[in-house]
Amino acid sequence: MATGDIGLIGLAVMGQNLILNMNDKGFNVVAFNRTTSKVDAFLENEAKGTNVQGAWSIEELCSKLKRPRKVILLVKAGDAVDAFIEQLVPHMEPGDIIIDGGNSHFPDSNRRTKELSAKGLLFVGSGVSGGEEGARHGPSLMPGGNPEAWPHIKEIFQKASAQAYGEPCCDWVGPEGAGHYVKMVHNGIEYGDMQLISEAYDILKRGLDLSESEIADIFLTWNKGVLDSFLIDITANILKFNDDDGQPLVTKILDQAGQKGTGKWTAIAALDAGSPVTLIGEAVFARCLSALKEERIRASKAIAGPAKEAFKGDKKQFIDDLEQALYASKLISYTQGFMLMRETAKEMNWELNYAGIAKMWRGGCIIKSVFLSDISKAFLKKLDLESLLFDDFFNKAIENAQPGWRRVVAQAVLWGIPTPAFSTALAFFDGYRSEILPANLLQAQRDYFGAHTFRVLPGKENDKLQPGKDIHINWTGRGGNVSASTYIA
Ligand code: NBP
Repeated sequence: MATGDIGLIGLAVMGQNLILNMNDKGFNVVAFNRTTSKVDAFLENEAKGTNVQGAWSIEELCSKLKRPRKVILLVKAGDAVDAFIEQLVPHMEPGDIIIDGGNSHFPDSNRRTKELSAKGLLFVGSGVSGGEEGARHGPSLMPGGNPEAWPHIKEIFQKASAQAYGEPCCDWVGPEGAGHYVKMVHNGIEYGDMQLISEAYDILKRGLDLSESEIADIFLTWNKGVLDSFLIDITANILKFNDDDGQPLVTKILDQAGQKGTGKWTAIAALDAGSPVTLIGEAVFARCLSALKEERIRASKAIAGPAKEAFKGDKKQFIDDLEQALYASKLISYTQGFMLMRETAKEMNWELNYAGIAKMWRGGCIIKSVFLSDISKAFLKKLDLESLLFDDFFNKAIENAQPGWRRVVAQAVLWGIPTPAFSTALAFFDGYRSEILPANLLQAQRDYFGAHTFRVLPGKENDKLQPGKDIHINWTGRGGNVSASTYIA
């Protein structure tokens, strides 16, 4: 008789730890891996003494599972996922569930949901965040796909996930690739948070000439306030960590960051959606710039910046300003991330649970922070909240943060210390709150050189400038009156 509650394919770091986690929560897991010797090794070592069962073929795996069968794939994203789906299908029955817990790109999950639905099978693409530690003790889980699967996997998922504030860091995200989409945005936000913290470190180090230990103490203080989060906490620990010679280890690390797919995917998705997710974009580009180490060394010798001047103001005030700048910029980053999800949801016809998404990120993942509780409260107050900046709590918070935020960005510019994330956050904020932007001039330029037409500003209509019409003006008296067929460039 089949006794397995769930099967898991992929016995690398994530798979093994998630199996042990689900076993601890009382579920019977059947383990399989392409290289089957890893099944033996796992059962003889990490899983010894547990209720985990092994399977040495896909057929055996499926035969050991209760119906509807549930199989999680935790394998390398891409072809490996499709290869396993192809092998699983002949051994499954209508209503069985295939879950991809890897870092798959959401268009693949959109496709897999449709393809499996046509075969009567239920596909779930689930974001799994928190790395090895999360998988073992409770990750943030972001499942999306065929909604019929959710009642069958809910208990396992919500028990295996991290718990924060008495609630599971897992809820149903939405249809098709929505789970992997939200995980992608989560990773993009992670890029933004890390870049902002790194800029704050740079300002404190190069601007205020503080030591790593002094900066760590500042981060520890911040971690007791509105910035309380996993990333601020580990940053303080990193800055306190000394090498054998007593020097901070961080000062010996090559200042060259790589970037894997997900941050770039978020930036590309934002461009595709026409959504101004500037901070994550800058965070990705900042890593690209850091990678140009050799060129930067040459440029540092050839190109002069402002002369270094000791800070003459009130250091304590400036450090408080920096805390506010970090908070406000982070708020902008999350505002942009949620705007992107809203825009995509509209385009894809997905209904996303924004308060639930914020709650899912409160534990088990890299961006966990107290700030996310305030975000979930904002969406619970108003389910269709257009932007976090319209929420009373955040509106007041950013108003309070504004003076300090501006002083920090201005001072960094005077020092010549790059703050792409702080600066783009402020530029977005000023753009977002501007009723009038200079896009009127852009439109005039486009009509002048390419007859691309423009529309009239409401209230400025006249006989020549008709409302709702695409208007072309003969700006020079030399061109013709024929306009281009494309209004939007
Ligand atoms: P890996 O991403 O290193 O994948 C290892 C597993 O994939 C092994 O079971 C391996 O089988 C299998 N595999 C590979 Br590689 N190529 C295959 C192929 N062509 N056909 C079938 N199986 C193949 O494992 P991981 O680091 O545990 O990550 C698993 C998934 O979770 C990935 O999508 C990853 O992006 C995602 N993720 C990872 C983390 C993390 O912190 N590591 C965090 C969140 C999400 P074999 O043993 O036979 O080679």
